Amino acid sequence: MLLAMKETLFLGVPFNAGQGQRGTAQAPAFFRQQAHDLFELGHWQDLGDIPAPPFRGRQAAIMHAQALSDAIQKLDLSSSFLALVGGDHGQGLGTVHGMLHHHPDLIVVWIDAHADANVPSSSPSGNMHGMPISWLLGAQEGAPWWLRKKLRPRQLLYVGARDLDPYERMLIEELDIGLITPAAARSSHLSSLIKRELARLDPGGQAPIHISLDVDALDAELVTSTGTRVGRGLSFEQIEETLQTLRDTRKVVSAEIVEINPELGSLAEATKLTSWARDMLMMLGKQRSREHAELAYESNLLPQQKHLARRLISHMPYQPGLLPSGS
Ligand SMILES: [Mn+2]
Repeated sequence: MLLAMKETLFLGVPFNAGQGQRGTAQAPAFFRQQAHDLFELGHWQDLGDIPAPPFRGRQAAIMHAQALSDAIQKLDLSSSFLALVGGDHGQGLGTVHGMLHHHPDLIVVWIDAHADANVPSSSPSGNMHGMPISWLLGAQEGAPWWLRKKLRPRQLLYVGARDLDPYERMLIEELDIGLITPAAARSSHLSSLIKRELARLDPGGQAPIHISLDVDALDAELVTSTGTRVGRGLSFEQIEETLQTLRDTRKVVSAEIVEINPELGSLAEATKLTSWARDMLMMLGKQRSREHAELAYESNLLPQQKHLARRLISHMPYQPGLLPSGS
């Protein structure tokens, strides 16, 4: 007998070669401690970690991203939500590339204090975690050979970016990339801004969405367990509003949360941040699994039963165990 497909597939990415600090590699294991109930209850299927190469530096980061991309390309994501915990943001090169294999029209919402679109010659730090977007856009020479799929500027939306280097500012302006700054989020209705940007990028409203959330999008005052804190950032509530607005489109197929470094800040702060990350991924995953549960359920019903079934489901508190899995 085939096992029923689990709602959410989870991948850990102990990625730390994209910058100088080692602690981000501890985050997936730390996350599993905070989220053990999800795995034990069977709602989440743990696919394990993408192991890091046994050396450091930019080449290690690129190899790790390739392994991640390859692993994602091999997954069956037709009825599952993919949740990832990193790792530094250099892994985004692999995640987005892997997801583009499944969805060439993917929209990437990059929630981050930074644009991560530098090139080696423009980067003040030279760290690979500040560069994945420029490679994905094809705006950087010397891209890895395995990087075959490109992201078009119209497939990218920045939320929370406020610490931009000159090259990145130029790229965003010239390519007309969507950008919702924290200042804009404060002065306007955030969910309306997001909806407007999504409508501009995807007028048909059909494109699947990947969320790449760097916890340094949060204001420096609110987060200590991450490596590159920046002031004048987003609040927890603003990020939650962003994620909820995206979830409500029912198009979110995958999400990664990166740059949690349990070796920075206090243990209490790291625990709070990680547990928040768990809640956010769980919230995003539910949307996807519920949509599929409804479809699977309805496909087994006579037309006259569908209306009643829809009403029943809409009044149910979310209980995945009660819904047929469809396989
Ligand atoms: Mn980042």
